[in-house]
Amino acid sequence: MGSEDNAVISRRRPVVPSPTPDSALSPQPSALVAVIMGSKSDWETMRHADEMLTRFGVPHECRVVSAHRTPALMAEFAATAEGRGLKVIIAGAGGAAHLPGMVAAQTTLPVLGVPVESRVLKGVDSLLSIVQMPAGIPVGTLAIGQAGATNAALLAIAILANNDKSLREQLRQFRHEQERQVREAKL
Ligand code: RP5
Repeated sequence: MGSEDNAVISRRRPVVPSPTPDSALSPQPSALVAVIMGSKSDWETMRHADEMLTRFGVPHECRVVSAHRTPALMAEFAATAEGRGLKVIIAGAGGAAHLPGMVAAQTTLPVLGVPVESRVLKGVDSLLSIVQMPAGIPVGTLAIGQAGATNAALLAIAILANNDKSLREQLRQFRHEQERQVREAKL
């Protein structure tokens, strides 16, 4: 693992998505959502959460935090998340995907888990690892892969929208646009 693996990307407004979590930007104190992932290799999936949050203009940060390769960093991230102003954590991981559960164990912020599609078991291992949390420490688990990453962002936005009327309106418009596209679909 190079030093770039712990770097952070912060997002505040729409930008061209970058697959390089090595931009070494400082985390912005105003980030409301953190998108973390166990490996840089998860970015191809997790960038879809980044893109949706960017589309809605939600201040967020993206970073690699590995439960098994950087356990101390994970603990520090979880312990400081609430104090830094984060409201929701989206955590993606593949294989023996313990990152979402381990982070959830160390914060009371809502944690949304995204099972990354693994090479050998196609993400079913990731899904079962994330979804089967024992009672007491919840992880809101999404679908495997891109759909899960996109929906994790939309769910985070819905949570934030409870206290943000403008975000709620944006979410309504997003749904209306989806509906319009389906109604007008020509085959
Ligand atoms: C997990 O192991 C990561 O979330 C990733 O999905 C998987 C494989 O990681 P790499 O070997 O590609 O770094 O920790």
